[in-house]
Amino acid sequence: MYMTDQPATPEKGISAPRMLVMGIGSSGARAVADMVALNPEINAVAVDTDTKVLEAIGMDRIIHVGGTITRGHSSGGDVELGRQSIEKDSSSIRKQLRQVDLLVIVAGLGGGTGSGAVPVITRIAREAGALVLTMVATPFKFEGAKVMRVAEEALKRIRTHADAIIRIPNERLFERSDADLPVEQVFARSHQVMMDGIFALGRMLTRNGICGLDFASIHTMLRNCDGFCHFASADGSGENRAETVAESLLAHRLLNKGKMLESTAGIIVGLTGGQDLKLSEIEAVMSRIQEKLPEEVWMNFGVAVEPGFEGRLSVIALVAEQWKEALVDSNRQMGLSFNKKSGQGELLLEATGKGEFTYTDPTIHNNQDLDVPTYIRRDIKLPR
Ligand SMILES: Nc1nc2c(ncn2[C@@H]2O[C@H](COP(=O)(O)OP(=O)(O)OP(=O)(O)O)[C@@H](O)[C@H]2O)c(=O)[nH]1
Ligand SMILES: [Mg+2]
Repeated sequence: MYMTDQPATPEKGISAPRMLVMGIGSSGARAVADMVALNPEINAVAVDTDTKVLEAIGMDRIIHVGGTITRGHSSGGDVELGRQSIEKDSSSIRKQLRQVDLLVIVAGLGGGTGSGAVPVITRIAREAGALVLTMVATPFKFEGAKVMRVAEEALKRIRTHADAIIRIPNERLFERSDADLPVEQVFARSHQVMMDGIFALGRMLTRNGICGLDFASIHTMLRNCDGFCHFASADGSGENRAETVAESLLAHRLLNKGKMLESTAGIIVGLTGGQDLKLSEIEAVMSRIQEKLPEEVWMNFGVAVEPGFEGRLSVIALVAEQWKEALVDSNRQMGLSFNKKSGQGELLLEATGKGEFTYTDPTIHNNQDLDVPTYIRRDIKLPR
């Protein structure tokens, strides 16, 4: 294993929450490299089994894993090799997680490294006490049923540990008219989506936030969204930028052309503008969004003023599919939760880690980890 480990961005203040973005597998590594190229301040690291990819992305902070297992190659689509590679080098991952409050994992599911390693890293990060947001691109239909199954299996395993998962179905980012785009441009679009979200979260968390949103709100959202969230962003410039961003968000493909807003249980909206941002613009965007939302929705919003944003306005929305209020707000212990929407109680059994078996190999049969309880593997909700 080799790794380069530059000192992380220094904390801005004693209580400034620290966010780390970790790109896992080849697509995750490429995605974070794109982010760092655009914003070198971002605290990011790339992790992969494939040395060719790590060398090509030109990032300073890289971690090569599974050297003795894949010998510097990719896992070749083998999830079990991906998992073993990360388990073997888990100490280098743990080292990165020191004092991290929010870990944002970025990966494409469907290959072996990302699909095998992300569930393990989410577990390690939660054990280290970080809040974990996992942003994953899911495969195109043309990649076939097997790749899709690998991605679905990985999602289930990630779900046992991640606080929140944002799925970015690659398929949904395109219209028929995009069919002739070069593939690099296709992937660049999903990197762009992830990037917008991560940059906006970073802005809200660390600086320039002038109202509303802080780490506590993001914490509430991620801990209560019961697994999956959706994410969309929109940008506008010029005189009518408030209308432009509101309308683009309300028609966004990743929010099912805005329909998800009508049934959401929780939402965070983040607006970023320049020194010229007007109150009337904030009001215009927020009231258009609010018109769409159900009355009892949990909502929080923040505004950030960013140098260089003059003449522009950007909005992000993090949208929860479901909402659970933890009756025992704990720290990942077994607790009861109540699903507000359906009014139906639901017994929420969260995986609590494997105790003394944490670092032993799982029992894998037919690509399934039999140490993961059946109800989690099969995504069964237990009625109360
Ligand atoms: N967003 C994005 N997705 C990609 C890119 N390349 C591949 N994908 C998607 O991500 C999935 C996983 O691919 P990789 O990340 O290359 O796989 P890996 O995790 O490195 O796994 P192995 O190479 O098998 O060890 C694919 O099935 C594609 O759907 C990329 O550059 N960007
Ligand atoms: Mg790879």
